[in-house]
Amino acid sequence: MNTESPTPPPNQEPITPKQLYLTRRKFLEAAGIFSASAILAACMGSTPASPSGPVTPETDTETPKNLATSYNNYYEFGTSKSSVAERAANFQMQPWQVEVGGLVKHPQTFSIEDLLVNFKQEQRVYRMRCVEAWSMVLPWTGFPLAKLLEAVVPLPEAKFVAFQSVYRPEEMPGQVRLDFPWPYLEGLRLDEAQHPLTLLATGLYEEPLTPQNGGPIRLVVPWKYGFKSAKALVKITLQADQPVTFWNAIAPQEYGFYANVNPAVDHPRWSQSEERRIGEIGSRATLLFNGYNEVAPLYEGMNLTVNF
Ligand SMILES: Nc1nc2c(c(=O)[nH]1)N[C@H]1C(S)=C(S)[C@@H](COP(=O)(O)O)O[C@H]1N2
Ligand SMILES: [Mo]
Repeated sequence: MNTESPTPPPNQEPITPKQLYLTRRKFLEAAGIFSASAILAACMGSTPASPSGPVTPETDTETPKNLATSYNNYYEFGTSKSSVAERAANFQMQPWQVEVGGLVKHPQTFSIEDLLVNFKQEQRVYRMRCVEAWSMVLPWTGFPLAKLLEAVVPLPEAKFVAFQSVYRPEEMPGQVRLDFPWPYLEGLRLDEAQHPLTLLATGLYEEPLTPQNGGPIRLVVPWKYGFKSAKALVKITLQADQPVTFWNAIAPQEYGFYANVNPAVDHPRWSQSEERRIGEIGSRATLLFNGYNEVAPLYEGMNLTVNF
């Protein structure tokens, strides 16, 4: 494992736009690692903002920051959404490493600084739909998981990607609960993980990701229920078999492996046909794939009621 000089992503370009540079600098300064001159040097070799930009139309009003950072599901910090922010306030996000391995040609452990400097950070506005039938619209900063996978080079036998959140019971009071199968685990099929919408998020509202929102780095899969988007990632493993996942292990009839947002497939205990947008009054229709229809080809020929 070489944490000093990670394999650069293959499509590097020479110029960093000022705005992206400033955002990245803020992240790195917040991490308290690099001096301003070191950041400047590190960013010289980096890449410009993606032309892709926000993907969710402006008709979806961004959820106010104070709501998105104070109403959180994060069972490592307990089951009360309104207590997560306070309980997570002192969570240590530095130093941080993400081990990427399994069925790959170049297994590698990346520091969070490696990931911020070597992968072009983009802004993406995504809807987020929790399986509990509430939703938000969130402006993430991050980079496509596909780029990280390109850097480690999946082997032909790799068919799935497993994600592991941090296990630190001394800092995460919810992990003292022995009736949950810690650590939090999630998984995607390799083609889902490689889809350009699948993001590794490092920021929210143009600030470093807060602990309660999954800092310093989390998965964001916008067409799936929120529980697929595992927080505080420490390990990403490519494998041949479908990964065991936290919620599926707890209640397989309620939380399928695919967990695609689907108004026609109800949760056994409630309807999924409508959702409540946090910060708004009333409800709205749930959209198939949360409205991200470009992922439909991934599921062609599959029965989405059986593979829920
Ligand atoms: N490690 C971990 N990741 C997690 C969870 C969790 O409890 N632990 N909750 C999930 C659920 S159910 C949702 S809806 C989203 C919430 O993300 P947010 O708090 O940033 O809105 O995080 C997901 N990721
Ligand atoms: Mo959720």
